Amino acid sequence: MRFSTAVTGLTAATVVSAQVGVSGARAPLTSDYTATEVADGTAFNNVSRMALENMQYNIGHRNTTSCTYDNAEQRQEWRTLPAATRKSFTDSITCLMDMPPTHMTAEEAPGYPGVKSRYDEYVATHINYTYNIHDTADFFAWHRTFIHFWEQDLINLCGYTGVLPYWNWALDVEAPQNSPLFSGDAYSLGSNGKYIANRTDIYLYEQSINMPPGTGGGCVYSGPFSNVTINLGPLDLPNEVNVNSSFQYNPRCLKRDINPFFLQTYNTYTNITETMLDNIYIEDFQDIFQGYGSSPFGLHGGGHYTGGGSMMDFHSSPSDPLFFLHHGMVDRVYTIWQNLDIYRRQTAISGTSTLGNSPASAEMTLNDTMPFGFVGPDVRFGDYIDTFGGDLCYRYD
Ligand SMILES: [Cu+2]
Repeated sequence: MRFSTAVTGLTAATVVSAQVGVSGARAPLTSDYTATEVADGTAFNNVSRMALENMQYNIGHRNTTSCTYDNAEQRQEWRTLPAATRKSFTDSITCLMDMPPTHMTAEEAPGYPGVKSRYDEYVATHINYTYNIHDTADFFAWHRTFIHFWEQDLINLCGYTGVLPYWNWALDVEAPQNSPLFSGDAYSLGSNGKYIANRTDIYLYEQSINMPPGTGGGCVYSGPFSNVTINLGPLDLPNEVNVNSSFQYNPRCLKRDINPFFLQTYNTYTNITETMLDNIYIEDFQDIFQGYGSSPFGLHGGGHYTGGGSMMDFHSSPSDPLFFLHHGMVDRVYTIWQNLDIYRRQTAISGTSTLGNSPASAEMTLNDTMPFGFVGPDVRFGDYIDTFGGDLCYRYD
Protein backbone atom coordinates (compact mmCIF):
# COMPACT_ATOMS: atom_id res chain seq x y z
CA MET A 1 0.00 0.00 0.00
CA ARG A 2 1.41 3.39 -0.88
CA PHE A 3 0.08 6.90 -0.63
CA SER A 4 0.29 9.38 -3.43
CA THR A 5 2.29 11.67 -1.23
CA ALA A 6 5.25 9.34 -1.65
CA VAL A 7 4.74 8.99 -5.37
CA THR A 8 4.07 12.50 -6.54
CA GLY A 9 5.63 14.60 -3.82
CA LEU A 10 2.20 16.10 -3.32
CA THR A 11 1.84 16.38 0.40
CA ALA A 12 -0.92 17.92 2.37
CA ALA A 13 1.55 20.63 3.34
CA THR A 14 2.17 21.64 -0.27
CA VAL A 15 -1.54 21.65 -0.94
CA VAL A 16 -1.97 23.92 2.05
CA SER A 17 0.76 26.20 0.77
CA ALA A 18 -1.09 26.43 -2.53
CA GLN A 19 -4.07 27.74 -0.60
CA VAL A 20 -2.07 30.69 0.63
CA GLY A 21 -0.98 31.74 -2.81
CA VAL A 22 2.02 29.65 -3.77
CA SER A 23 1.38 28.48 -7.29
CA GLY A 24 2.31 25.06 -8.58
CA ALA A 25 0.59 22.64 -6.24
CA ARG A 26 -2.79 21.34 -7.22
CA ALA A 27 -5.53 19.25 -5.74
CA PRO A 28 -4.93 15.52 -6.23
CA LEU A 29 -6.40 13.54 -9.12
CA THR A 30 -7.40 9.89 -9.23
CA SER A 31 -4.42 9.27 -11.49
CA ASP A 32 -2.10 10.14 -8.60
CA TYR A 33 -3.07 6.81 -7.06
CA THR A 34 -2.93 3.19 -8.15
CA ALA A 35 -6.17 1.46 -9.10
CA THR A 36 -5.88 -0.62 -5.93
CA GLU A 37 -5.51 2.46 -3.75
CA VAL A 38 -8.55 3.98 -5.40
CA ALA A 39 -10.62 0.81 -5.04
CA ASP A 40 -9.74 0.01 -1.43
CA GLY A 41 -10.35 3.48 -0.03
CA THR A 42 -6.69 4.37 0.55
CA ALA A 43 -6.92 7.27 -1.89
CA PHE A 44 -10.21 8.47 -0.43
CA ASN A 45 -8.89 8.38 3.13
CA ASN A 46 -5.70 10.13 2.05
CA VAL A 47 -7.47 13.05 0.40
CA SER A 48 -9.95 13.25 3.30
CA ARG A 49 -7.02 13.91 5.59
CA MET A 50 -5.58 16.50 3.19
CA ALA A 51 -8.93 18.25 3.08
CA LEU A 52 -9.11 18.35 6.89
CA GLU A 53 -5.60 19.81 7.11
CA ASN A 54 -6.53 22.48 4.59
CA MET A 55 -9.70 23.21 6.52
CA GLN A 56 -7.86 23.46 9.80
CA TYR A 57 -5.31 25.85 8.31
CA ASN A 58 -8.00 27.97 6.69
CA ILE A 59 -10.27 28.17 9.73
CA GLY A 60 -7.28 28.99 11.87
CA HIS A 61 -6.78 32.17 9.87
CA ARG A 62 -10.32 33.46 10.12
CA ASN A 63 -10.03 35.07 13.54
CA THR A 64 -13.17 33.52 14.87
CA THR A 65 -13.35 32.35 18.43
CA SER A 66 -16.90 31.07 18.67
CA CYS A 67 -16.45 28.31 16.13
CA THR A 68 -13.03 26.78 15.68
CA TYR A 69 -11.67 23.66 14.07
CA ASP A 70 -11.31 22.10 17.50
CA ASN A 71 -14.68 22.95 18.97
CA ALA A 72 -16.67 22.31 15.78
CA GLU A 73 -19.07 19.41 15.88
CA GLN A 74 -17.41 16.36 14.41
CA ARG A 75 -19.81 14.19 12.47
CA GLN A 76 -19.11 10.48 12.42
CA GLU A 77 -19.94 7.43 10.39
CA TRP A 78 -22.95 5.57 11.76
CA ARG A 79 -21.07 2.45 12.86
CA THR A 80 -18.50 4.42 14.87
CA LEU A 81 -21.18 5.87 17.15
CA PRO A 82 -21.55 4.11 20.51
CA ALA A 83 -24.57 1.80 20.62
CA ALA A 84 -26.31 3.96 23.20
CA THR A 85 -25.91 7.03 20.97
CA ARG A 86 -27.35 5.15 18.00
CA LYS A 87 -30.35 4.20 20.10
CA SER A 88 -30.78 7.75 21.33
CA PHE A 89 -30.55 8.96 17.71
CA THR A 90 -33.36 6.70 16.46
CA ASP A 91 -35.43 7.41 19.58
CA SER A 92 -35.21 11.12 18.89
CA ILE A 93 -36.24 10.56 15.26
CA THR A 94 -39.32 8.66 16.45
CA CYS A 95 -39.94 11.58 18.80
CA LEU A 96 -40.09 13.95 15.80
CA MET A 97 -42.49 11.56 14.08
CA ASP A 98 -44.76 11.61 17.15
CA MET A 99 -44.59 15.37 17.61
CA PRO A 100 -47.30 17.61 16.13
CA PRO A 101 -46.19 20.06 13.43
CA THR A 102 -44.42 23.10 14.86
CA HIS A 103 -44.42 25.50 11.90
CA MET A 104 -47.55 24.82 9.85
CA THR A 105 -50.34 27.17 10.86
CA ALA A 106 -54.01 26.27 11.28
CA GLU A 107 -54.74 28.29 8.14
CA GLU A 108 -52.15 26.30 6.16
CA ALA A 109 -53.16 22.87 7.44
CA PRO A 110 -56.03 22.23 4.99
CA GLY A 111 -53.55 22.54 2.11
CA TYR A 112 -51.32 19.86 3.64
CA PRO A 113 -53.58 16.99 4.71
CA GLY A 114 -50.64 14.54 4.91
CA VAL A 115 -48.61 16.64 7.32
CA LYS A 116 -49.28 15.09 10.71
CA SER A 117 -45.98 15.56 12.53
CA ARG A 118 -42.89 17.68 12.88
CA TYR A 119 -41.10 14.99 10.89
CA ASP A 120 -43.69 15.33 8.10
CA GLU A 121 -42.90 19.03 7.86
CA TYR A 122 -39.47 18.03 6.57
CA VAL A 123 -40.92 15.62 4.03
CA ALA A 124 -43.49 18.19 2.85
CA THR A 125 -40.85 20.87 2.49
CA HIS A 126 -38.67 18.58 0.38
CA ILE A 127 -41.72 17.67 -1.75
CA ASN A 128 -42.60 21.32 -2.16
CA TYR A 129 -39.17 22.37 -3.40
CA THR A 130 -38.14 19.22 -5.28
CA TYR A 131 -37.78 21.03 -8.61
CA ASN A 132 -35.84 23.90 -7.04
CA ILE A 133 -33.22 21.96 -5.08
CA HIS A 134 -32.03 19.22 -7.44
CA ASP A 135 -29.89 19.87 -10.51
CA THR A 136 -29.78 23.49 -9.36
CA ALA A 137 -26.95 25.71 -8.15
CA ASP A 138 -27.93 25.17 -4.53
CA PHE A 139 -28.36 21.36 -4.48
CA PHE A 140 -25.44 20.83 -2.08
CA ALA A 141 -26.03 23.89 0.11
CA TRP A 142 -29.78 23.34 0.36
CA HIS A 143 -29.49 19.71 1.43
CA ARG A 144 -26.64 20.60 3.79
CA THR A 145 -28.89 23.13 5.50
CA PHE A 146 -31.89 20.79 5.46
CA ILE A 147 -30.07 18.03 7.35
CA HIS A 148 -28.59 20.62 9.70
CA PHE A 149 -32.05 21.89 10.67
CA TRP A 150 -33.18 18.29 11.19
CA GLU A 151 -30.18 17.54 13.40
CA GLN A 152 -30.90 20.68 15.42
CA ASP A 153 -34.50 19.55 15.91
CA LEU A 154 -33.36 16.15 17.14
CA ILE A 155 -31.19 17.97 19.67
CA ASN A 156 -33.48 20.83 20.66
CA LEU A 157 -36.90 19.20 20.46
CA CYS A 158 -36.08 15.59 21.28
CA GLY A 159 -33.04 15.67 23.56
CA TYR A 160 -30.51 13.99 21.27
CA THR A 161 -26.99 14.65 22.51
CA GLY A 162 -24.92 13.07 19.72
CA VAL A 163 -23.88 14.18 16.25
CA LEU A 164 -25.63 13.65 12.93
CA PRO A 165 -24.15 10.40 11.62
CA TYR A 166 -23.43 9.74 7.98
CA TRP A 167 -23.48 6.54 5.93
CA ASN A 168 -20.25 5.76 4.12
CA TRP A 169 -21.69 3.77 1.21
CA ALA A 170 -18.37 2.22 0.30
CA LEU A 171 -18.17 0.33 3.60
CA ASP A 172 -21.24 -1.65 2.58
CA VAL A 173 -20.73 -2.33 -1.12
CA GLU A 174 -20.20 -6.04 -0.68
CA ALA A 175 -23.60 -6.67 0.86
CA PRO A 176 -25.51 -3.60 2.04
CA GLN A 177 -28.38 -5.83 3.17
CA ASN A 178 -25.97 -7.21 5.80
CA SER A 179 -24.82 -3.77 6.96
CA PRO A 180 -25.06 -3.07 10.70
CA LEU A 181 -27.24 -0.13 9.70
CA PHE A 182 -30.01 -2.54 8.74
CA SER A 183 -29.46 -5.40 11.19
CA GLY A 184 -32.86 -4.71 12.68
CA ASP A 185 -31.61 -4.78 16.26
CA ALA A 186 -32.44 -2.00 18.72
CA TYR A 187 -29.19 -0.17 17.86
CA SER A 188 -29.63 -0.26 14.10
CA LEU A 189 -31.46 2.10 11.78
CA GLY A 190 -34.20 -0.51 11.47
CA SER A 191 -34.27 -3.59 9.29
CA ASN A 192 -34.47 -4.03 5.56
CA GLY A 193 -37.99 -4.36 4.16
CA LYS A 194 -39.63 -7.78 4.47
CA TYR A 195 -38.44 -9.93 1.58
CA ILE A 196 -40.81 -10.23 -1.35
CA ALA A 197 -39.90 -13.11 -3.65
CA ASN A 198 -40.54 -13.66 -7.35
CA ARG A 199 -40.12 -10.12 -8.54
CA THR A 200 -38.84 -9.21 -11.97
CA ASP A 201 -36.64 -6.40 -13.22
CA ILE A 202 -38.28 -3.02 -13.66
CA TYR A 203 -37.24 -0.94 -16.63
CA LEU A 204 -36.54 2.65 -15.61
CA TYR A 205 -37.27 4.78 -18.66
CA GLU A 206 -35.71 7.96 -17.44
CA GLN A 207 -32.39 6.29 -16.68
CA SER A 208 -32.65 3.65 -19.44
CA ILE A 209 -31.67 0.76 -17.19
CA ASN A 210 -33.16 -2.46 -15.90
CA MET A 211 -33.51 -2.30 -12.14
CA PRO A 212 -33.14 -5.74 -10.58
CA PRO A 213 -35.26 -6.43 -7.49
CA GLY A 214 -33.57 -5.75 -4.17
CA THR A 215 -33.25 -7.92 -1.07
CA GLY A 216 -36.38 -6.68 0.73
CA GLY A 217 -39.33 -4.91 -0.79
CA GLY A 218 -41.88 -4.85 2.01
CA CYS A 219 -42.25 -3.06 5.33
CA VAL A 220 -39.39 -2.54 7.79
CA TYR A 221 -40.15 -5.38 10.21
CA SER A 222 -37.80 -5.10 13.17
CA GLY A 223 -35.87 -2.54 15.14
CA PRO A 224 -36.48 1.21 14.98
CA PHE A 225 -39.14 2.40 12.51
CA SER A 226 -40.80 -1.02 12.23
CA ASN A 227 -43.95 0.42 13.72
CA VAL A 228 -43.94 3.92 12.31
CA THR A 229 -46.51 5.32 9.93
CA ILE A 230 -45.38 7.51 7.09
CA ASN A 231 -47.96 9.90 5.76
CA LEU A 232 -46.78 11.59 2.57
CA GLY A 233 -45.98 10.35 -0.93
CA PRO A 234 -45.02 8.43 -2.92
CA LEU A 235 -45.20 10.75 -5.89
CA ASP A 236 -43.03 9.03 -8.45
CA LEU A 237 -42.15 5.46 -7.55
CA PRO A 238 -41.92 2.88 -10.32
CA ASN A 239 -44.47 0.08 -9.86
CA GLU A 240 -46.27 1.69 -6.92
CA VAL A 241 -49.57 3.45 -6.58
CA ASN A 242 -48.57 7.08 -6.37
CA VAL A 243 -50.66 9.80 -4.76
CA ASN A 244 -52.65 12.22 -6.90
CA SER A 245 -51.66 15.40 -5.11
CA SER A 246 -48.40 16.47 -3.53
CA PHE A 247 -49.48 16.57 0.11
CA GLN A 248 -52.14 13.86 0.12
CA TYR A 249 -52.58 11.88 3.34
CA ASN A 250 -51.45 8.34 2.58
CA PRO A 251 -50.66 6.51 5.84
CA ARG A 252 -48.63 3.32 5.43
CA CYS A 253 -45.57 1.47 6.68
CA LEU A 254 -41.99 2.42 5.86
CA LYS A 255 -40.76 0.22 3.00
CA ARG A 256 -37.19 -0.66 2.10
CA ASP A 257 -35.64 -2.82 -0.56
CA ILE A 258 -31.90 -2.74 0.03
CA ASN A 259 -30.41 -3.20 -3.43
CA PRO A 260 -26.74 -4.15 -3.79
CA PHE A 261 -26.86 -3.51 -7.54
CA PHE A 262 -26.94 0.23 -7.07
CA LEU A 263 -24.30 0.50 -4.37
CA GLN A 264 -21.95 -1.77 -6.28
CA THR A 265 -22.46 0.11 -9.53
CA TYR A 266 -22.51 3.72 -8.34
CA ASN A 267 -21.14 4.05 -4.80
CA THR A 268 -17.83 2.21 -4.57
CA TYR A 269 -14.66 3.89 -3.37
CA THR A 270 -13.67 4.11 -7.03
CA ASN A 271 -16.93 5.90 -7.88
CA ILE A 272 -16.56 8.27 -4.94
CA THR A 273 -12.89 9.03 -5.57
CA GLU A 274 -13.27 9.62 -9.31
CA THR A 275 -16.31 11.85 -8.80
CA MET A 276 -14.51 13.86 -6.15
CA LEU A 277 -11.05 14.17 -7.67
CA ASP A 278 -11.64 14.27 -11.42
CA ASN A 279 -14.29 16.98 -11.55
CA ILE A 280 -12.45 20.17 -10.74
CA TYR A 281 -15.26 22.52 -11.76
CA ILE A 282 -18.46 22.78 -9.73
CA GLU A 283 -20.68 22.44 -12.80
CA ASP A 284 -19.14 19.04 -13.62
CA PHE A 285 -18.87 17.90 -10.01
CA GLN A 286 -22.50 18.59 -9.16
CA ASP A 287 -23.80 17.10 -12.43
CA ILE A 288 -21.82 13.86 -12.20
CA PHE A 289 -22.68 13.58 -8.52
CA GLN A 290 -26.41 13.69 -9.23
CA GLY A 291 -26.41 11.50 -12.31
CA TYR A 292 -26.84 14.27 -14.85
CA GLY A 293 -23.60 13.33 -16.58
CA SER A 294 -22.38 10.06 -18.04
CA SER A 295 -23.77 7.92 -15.20
CA PRO A 296 -27.57 7.83 -14.87
CA PHE A 297 -27.51 7.82 -11.06
CA GLY A 298 -24.27 9.16 -9.70
CA LEU A 299 -23.38 8.93 -6.02
CA HIS A 300 -26.59 10.72 -5.04
CA GLY A 301 -28.99 8.56 -7.04
CA GLY A 302 -27.06 5.38 -6.27
CA GLY A 303 -27.53 5.82 -2.52
CA HIS A 304 -31.21 6.64 -2.90
CA TYR A 305 -31.90 3.59 -5.07
CA THR A 306 -29.86 1.33 -2.79
CA GLY A 307 -32.35 2.08 -0.03
CA GLY A 308 -35.28 1.17 -2.23
CA GLY A 309 -38.87 1.83 -1.14
CA SER A 310 -39.39 5.38 0.05
CA MET A 311 -35.78 6.28 -0.61
CA MET A 312 -36.38 5.95 -4.35
CA ASP A 313 -39.11 8.56 -4.37
CA PHE A 314 -37.66 11.76 -5.77
CA HIS A 315 -40.09 13.91 -3.79
CA SER A 316 -40.82 12.16 -0.50
CA SER A 317 -37.53 10.30 0.11
CA PRO A 318 -36.92 12.06 3.48
CA SER A 319 -39.73 9.78 4.74
CA ASP A 320 -36.98 7.24 5.43
CA PRO A 321 -34.53 8.48 8.08
CA LEU A 322 -31.82 6.82 5.97
CA PHE A 323 -32.18 9.90 3.73
CA PHE A 324 -30.41 12.02 6.35
CA LEU A 325 -27.45 9.65 6.71
CA HIS A 326 -27.16 9.35 2.94
CA HIS A 327 -27.17 13.12 2.60
CA GLY A 328 -24.63 13.31 5.41
CA MET A 329 -22.27 11.39 3.15
CA VAL A 330 -23.23 13.52 0.15
CA ASP A 331 -22.33 16.57 2.24
CA ARG A 332 -19.11 14.98 3.45
CA VAL A 333 -17.90 14.28 -0.09
CA TYR A 334 -18.85 17.83 -1.14
CA THR A 335 -16.99 19.22 1.88
CA ILE A 336 -13.86 17.24 1.04
CA TRP A 337 -14.09 18.40 -2.58
CA GLN A 338 -14.36 22.02 -1.42
CA ASN A 339 -11.47 21.81 1.00
CA LEU A 340 -9.07 20.17 -1.44
CA ASP A 341 -8.88 23.56 -3.16
CA ILE A 342 -10.54 26.02 -0.81
CA TYR A 343 -9.89 29.25 -2.67
CA ARG A 344 -11.23 27.96 -5.96
CA ARG A 345 -14.01 25.73 -4.69
CA GLN A 346 -15.39 26.97 -1.37
CA THR A 347 -17.77 29.49 -2.91
CA ALA A 348 -17.92 28.11 -6.45
CA ILE A 349 -21.47 27.85 -7.73
CA SER A 350 -23.03 27.28 -11.12
CA GLY A 351 -26.59 27.04 -12.31
CA THR A 352 -30.05 28.38 -11.72
CA SER A 353 -32.80 27.67 -9.20
CA THR A 354 -34.82 25.35 -11.45
CA LEU A 355 -34.10 21.68 -12.17
CA GLY A 356 -32.05 21.51 -15.36
CA ASN A 357 -32.96 25.18 -15.79
CA SER A 358 -36.46 24.17 -16.82
CA PRO A 359 -38.39 26.41 -16.75
CA ALA A 360 -35.54 28.82 -17.35
CA SER A 361 -34.60 30.96 -14.34
CA ALA A 362 -31.83 33.36 -13.39
CA GLU A 363 -28.33 32.17 -12.52
CA MET A 364 -28.18 31.96 -8.75
CA THR A 365 -25.84 34.16 -6.77
CA LEU A 366 -24.54 33.72 -3.24
CA ASN A 367 -26.90 36.49 -2.18
CA ASP A 368 -29.97 34.52 -3.17
CA THR A 369 -32.27 33.08 -0.56
CA MET A 370 -32.77 29.38 -0.04
CA PRO A 371 -36.32 28.64 1.14
CA PHE A 372 -37.03 26.20 3.97
CA GLY A 373 -40.80 26.29 4.25
CA PHE A 374 -42.03 24.46 7.35
CA VAL A 375 -38.50 23.44 8.28
CA GLY A 376 -36.93 26.70 9.34
CA PRO A 377 -36.08 30.24 8.33
CA ASP A 378 -35.01 31.01 4.79
CA VAL A 379 -31.24 31.51 4.64
CA ARG A 380 -28.74 33.27 2.42
CA PHE A 381 -27.18 30.77 0.01
CA GLY A 382 -23.63 32.08 0.55
CA ASP A 383 -23.84 31.66 4.32
CA TYR A 384 -24.44 27.92 4.04
CA ILE A 385 -21.88 27.08 1.41
CA ASP A 386 -19.34 26.65 4.17
CA THR A 387 -19.63 24.20 7.09
CA PHE A 388 -18.40 27.04 9.31
CA GLY A 389 -20.80 29.64 7.81
CA GLY A 390 -24.20 30.87 8.95
CA ASP A 391 -25.10 29.05 12.14
CA LEU A 392 -23.18 25.99 10.98
CA CYS A 393 -20.16 24.80 12.90
CA TYR A 394 -19.23 21.27 12.00
CA ARG A 395 -16.82 19.10 10.11
CA TYR A 396 -16.53 15.43 9.29
CA ASP A 397 -14.14 13.02 10.95
CU1 LIG B 1 -33.33 15.97 -2.22
